[in-house]
Amino acid sequence: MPTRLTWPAVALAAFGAPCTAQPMASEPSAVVRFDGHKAVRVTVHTLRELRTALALTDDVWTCAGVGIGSWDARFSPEQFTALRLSGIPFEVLEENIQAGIDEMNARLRAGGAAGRDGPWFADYKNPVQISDYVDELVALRPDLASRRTLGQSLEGRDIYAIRICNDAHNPGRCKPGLLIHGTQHAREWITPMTVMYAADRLVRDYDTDPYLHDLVDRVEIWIIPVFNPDGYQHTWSVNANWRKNRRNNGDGSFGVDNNRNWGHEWGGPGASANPSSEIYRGPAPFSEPENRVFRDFVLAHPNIRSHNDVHSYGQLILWPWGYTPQVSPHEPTFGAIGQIMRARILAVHGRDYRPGPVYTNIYPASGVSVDWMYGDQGIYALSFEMRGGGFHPSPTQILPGAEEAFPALMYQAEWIAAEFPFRADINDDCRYTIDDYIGFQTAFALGDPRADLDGSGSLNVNDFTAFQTAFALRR
Ligand code: 0X9
Ligand code: ZN
Repeated sequence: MPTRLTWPAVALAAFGAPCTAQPMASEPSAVVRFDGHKAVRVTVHTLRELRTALALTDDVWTCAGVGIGSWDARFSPEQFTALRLSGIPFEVLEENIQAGIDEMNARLRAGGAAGRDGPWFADYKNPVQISDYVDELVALRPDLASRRTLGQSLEGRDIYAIRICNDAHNPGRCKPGLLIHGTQHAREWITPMTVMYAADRLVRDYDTDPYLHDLVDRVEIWIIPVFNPDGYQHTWSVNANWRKNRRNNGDGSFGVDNNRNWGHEWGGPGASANPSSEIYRGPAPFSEPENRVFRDFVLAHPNIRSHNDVHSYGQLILWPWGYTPQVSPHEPTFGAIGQIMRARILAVHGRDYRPGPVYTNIYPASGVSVDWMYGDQGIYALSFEMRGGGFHPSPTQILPGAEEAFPALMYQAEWIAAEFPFRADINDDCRYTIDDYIGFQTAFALGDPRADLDGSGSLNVNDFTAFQTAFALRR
């Protein structure tokens, strides 16, 4: 397995307890409705209140702080009555969740907030519309963008990416890769829009924006708008609040949480073995086709150096670990990247996204994408929880959300372009192997300028040192 970065020695320990609350067990035969269900922000002051509140809801929404303090959840009319009787302080965020869904459906049926010909980011888009828009962007700039099918979901839907890279620039050289995806959780509707916005800007502004031009020349950018296509389709046709994939668990419950199914510390704290749970980990690591397709894609692209798994909501910038409160060996680097991303987001519309590791900045979660990407693959894996007080915020939130995420995502591209120029990958296979050592020595002996690793303009002993350093760091 390729190592993409070097590891400072570190001792790892796992402890902690799951915090997210739980399931929606039954499988609907018709469209699931939420008549009279409320989105509520509860404020709990004691462990006793916390236990009571968690027992009253089966659908916690923001978990960015399930614990003592305030957090959001959905309450059915009966659950809400019990909440009122409990004396726990709360604030109703949405009186009738179904009314919001009905309104959204009516608007979408009418062709979107801005009409069929309106701006694409003015309203949420269904699976077909997203796929069509990828094709549209590719048709616009086939020299920069292409569509790739990575594999199929459990129900056989394509999982596809748009690849954005100017292959005519430095042809044949390996370039560092950035992988961005949305919709690991089906109901997080702002996330495919956010990543599609990035694709849109990169393709459309290449000619006019020198900064983006440079990034598209130097970095290979992969954008996967819909990681979980079965779940996403389900949110459009059956249950707008569906989170997981559509695995039939065989016990009357459906769905594995893809973001508990990754194979690094799978099954640790913050993941459930109960198939009805919203954080069901699945029967084994990588039991789910969506995770396997993604894993195989990453294994086949050893140049990938950074990753962002876009989720909603909570205004957070996250990185490993999710399975342990211990900080990762690269915490100083993640911390520095996180602060810059935070500043960039803040500068766009004044929203403050709080940076930190998953476990401490949101809650314990094991088998998450960032832990596998980083812990197994040595990729600088980050994740957003976007803005929005709910999973289907007003469509007026789409554009500002996408606009603020964009410069932070581009910082990831900028950073890998600077950190991982792949200069020591002498044979341009995007891997660091013994062949690069041999290749370097041969190039050096032949006086090939590619052996000028320190960029001094001449070949000397410093190039050996520069090569060894770059090789060791996979740069
Ligand atoms: O529970 C999750 O998987 C994430 N929260 S969410 O509300 N989007 O479901 C948090 C765990 C890791 N976070 C991210 N990768 N964003
Ligand atoms: Zn999510």
